[in-house]
Formats: sequence, C-alpha cells, structure tokens
Amino acid sequence: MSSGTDGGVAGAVAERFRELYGADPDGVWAAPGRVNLIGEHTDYNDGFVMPFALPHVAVAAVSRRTDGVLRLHSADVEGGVTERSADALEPGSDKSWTAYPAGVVWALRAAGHPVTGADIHLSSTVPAGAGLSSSAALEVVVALALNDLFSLGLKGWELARLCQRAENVYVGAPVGIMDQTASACCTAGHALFLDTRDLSQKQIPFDLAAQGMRLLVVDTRVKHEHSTGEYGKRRAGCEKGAALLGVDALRDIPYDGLEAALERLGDEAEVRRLVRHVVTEDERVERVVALLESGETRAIGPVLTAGHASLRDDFRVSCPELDLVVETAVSAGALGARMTGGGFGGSAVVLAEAADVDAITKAVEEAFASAGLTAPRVFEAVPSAGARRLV
Ligand code: GAF
Repeated sequence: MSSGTDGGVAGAVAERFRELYGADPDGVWAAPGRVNLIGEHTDYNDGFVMPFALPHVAVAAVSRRTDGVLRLHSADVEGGVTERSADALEPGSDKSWTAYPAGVVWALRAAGHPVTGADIHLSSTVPAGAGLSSSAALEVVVALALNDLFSLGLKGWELARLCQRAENVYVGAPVGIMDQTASACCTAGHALFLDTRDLSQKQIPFDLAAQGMRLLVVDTRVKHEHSTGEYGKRRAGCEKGAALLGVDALRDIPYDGLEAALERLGDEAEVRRLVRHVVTEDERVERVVALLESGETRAIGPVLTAGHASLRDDFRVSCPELDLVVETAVSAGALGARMTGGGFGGSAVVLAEAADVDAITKAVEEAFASAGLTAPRVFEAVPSAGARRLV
C-alpha cells in the first residue's frame, strides 16, 4: 500500500475490496504501529510504558455479514481469499497471518459479543518483523471495524484487552497490553503514558520538531530466532521474582526498596537481574514523564540510553545490531538511544538535535556497512493518530 492521505488510502483499499468481494465495503478503518519511547518489558509486570503511534497504519475495508462466514484477504501476503466459519474458530489452529484477524473475531465472540461474520480486506504500511507492532495494528483495526459494524460500544482500552486476549490465547504469543493499547488509544502529537495495571492513561505532548529535535527509528532488519521463546522465559522469570518476593507483580516493589528486594533474592542471579531491570525501568518512565512535563526534553536522552544498558545487561534482550545502533548514534552526537519493543532484533530509537540527524544516520549506515550487515532502514517518527474510521 502506498502512503498518502487518509482519504486516498481508504479509496484504494475500498477499490480492492470491491474487486475481491463484488460490492462496496460498509466502511474503511485504520490502526497504527507504534514505537515505545521508554518502558520496555514492564507491561506484563503491571508497570509503566510510554509508546506513541507511527504514521504507518494497517487499513481494513470491512463489511458485516450475518451468516456466520468470515472471509479474509491481505494485500501484503500471497494468496487469495480465505474463508472460515466463525463458529469453528479454535485457538492454536492457525499458524498463518489470518490468526490475527480471526483471533479478534474469536475473542469478541468468546466474550459474548454478537459478531456474525464479516468480509475483510487488509493492507498495511507498518513494516513487518521490525518490532513496530504490525500484528497489533492488524488486530486493532479489525476490532475497531467490528465494534462499529456490530454496534458493540466498546472503548479503545476494552478493544485493546480483547486484542491482547486474541494474541495470547488464539495466536499463542504471551505478549503484554502495550502494543494494542498504543494502536487503539494514542493521539497525534503525544506520547501515551500508560499504567498497564489499570490502563489509566495520560497523553503527554511530544512535539520534538517544535523544539529543534527529531526521533529516528532505525530498523536493523534483523530478527533473531527464538524471540518468542525468549520473551516467554523473561516473562516467566519476572513472575517467579514476584512470587519469591511475595508481591502480585514486580510493579509493587517500591523504587527505594529495590536493594532490599535484590538481597532477599539471594543467589537467584538471573531473577535478580530481571527484577532490577523492571523496577529501574518503571522509575525511568516516571522520570521521563516528569522531564517532559517540566519542558526538559533534552534531558530524557541519557535516561533512554540508560534504559538500553539495562535491557542489554540485565534483561538481556538486545543483540549486537541494536547495540551497534545505540553506541554509534550516541558517539555521533545523539542525545540518547535505545532498542524499542521486545528486542532480539527489530528497531532502535534515536533522539537527536535536528542539525545532527544526517551525521548520525551516516555514522550508523557506515557502521553497519563496515560490520558487513544489511543496510538499516532509518526514518523519522512523528507521533501520529491512533485507530480511527476513515470512511
Ligand atoms: C512486545 C510485546 F508485544 C509488548 O507487550 C511488550 O512486552 C514489548 O514487547 C516489550 O516492552 O512488543
């Protein structure tokens, strides 16, 4: 799908829908991918996160059906229309891209919502496999469309919870709630300060251009194997830490009680590292919010870079390519840099003065070339709108 105005994009996706299904869609919806500014691997510990929406979106043209049939098609995947019976959707049964939209239909129906079938055509500009939440965008755009077409009246955060359930149970990935909430609830010009315990939210103005700065996304174009298994292991390790410390979630450990908590974990070296990351990361999110609210935007740079060190050394979810981006960008004058998303490949974010962007980009590209790596994809991220109806 080419980028363009919302109306132009909606028209192109609706046209393809007509070719596939022989009638106009009932509507067209969009939901964005995200980057996370700070707050990584905290969302399944009831902690804090701070994502913002990208201009890249998954777009869905959808019509309601009443005969229990679900038809799915994607412009981004080879193959024709897939047809399912909504009644027959079963968790774990689908290993292809269709598990994301079908999982949303399953989750809505399992929660008692009367979704009686749909024709869906999807097209996305969110880079896949880059840690920018292309899957969450697919889930949220389908959930929003069905919410409207079946008059379900669900709020953004409720749709996010259902999409997370689709991914946890139907797809089988043990993800937290950040990506779906970011896609459903972010607003243009803001980062979303989200408490993942109760999903309370605060939109924090984040207009870097007005302050002479930029945020770059550097997609390393690598995705290391076993990332899903390693994610699950980190999550299980955090849950073990909470159980050993007698708290519901690592969120409940006070910042000034961290040292005492680590001592109590004794020789559980791995759990200690995980706990230290999560507790210090929650604190970093709150520090970034305070700095942004007091207008000290440049001062968040070192906090981002400290977050990367914690993910690399304590949580151990970085990789050589992400470390190379961060080290090179900071040496070339970036205010701060860190990996973003789950890790083991994917993307990093770099905060920089506008005047330094070209030099930093060049330094990162040269470092990748000298290391014999595929050229990274670098683009500027502007905080954009969350999920919405286009037509
Ligand atoms: C992935 C997950 F989907 C999120 O829920 C979150 O845990 C993130 O990794 C790490 O912060 O994007």
